Amino acid sequence: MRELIAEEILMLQFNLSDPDGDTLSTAKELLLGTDPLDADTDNDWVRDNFEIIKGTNPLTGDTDGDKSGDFSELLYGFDPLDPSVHP
Ligand SMILES: [Ca+2]
Ligand SMILES: [Ca+2]
Ligand SMILES: [Ca+2]
Ligand SMILES: [Ca+2]
Repeated sequence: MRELIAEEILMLQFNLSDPDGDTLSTAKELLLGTDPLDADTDNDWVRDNFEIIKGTNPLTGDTDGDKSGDFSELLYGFDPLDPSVHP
């Protein structure tokens, strides 16, 4: 087996590492612009990985800008991507 060069090892660690435990790898978080050391970058109580699944913006607590936070919209069954419906 050939030896991995330094950059390959670094990339491998990046791809596999998940220090904040939000299931998004550090490489992916850097791509998304989220904080690889914070499972909830925008502190809106919705974890980064869940925001990706739901399609909400992991960098803002109110994706559709209707003044109702993503967390409460999801909690009460409203569409966090539609500003015309909110709690
Ligand atoms: Ca992560
Ligand atoms: Ca994160
Ligand atoms: Ca969040
Ligand atoms: Ca909202």
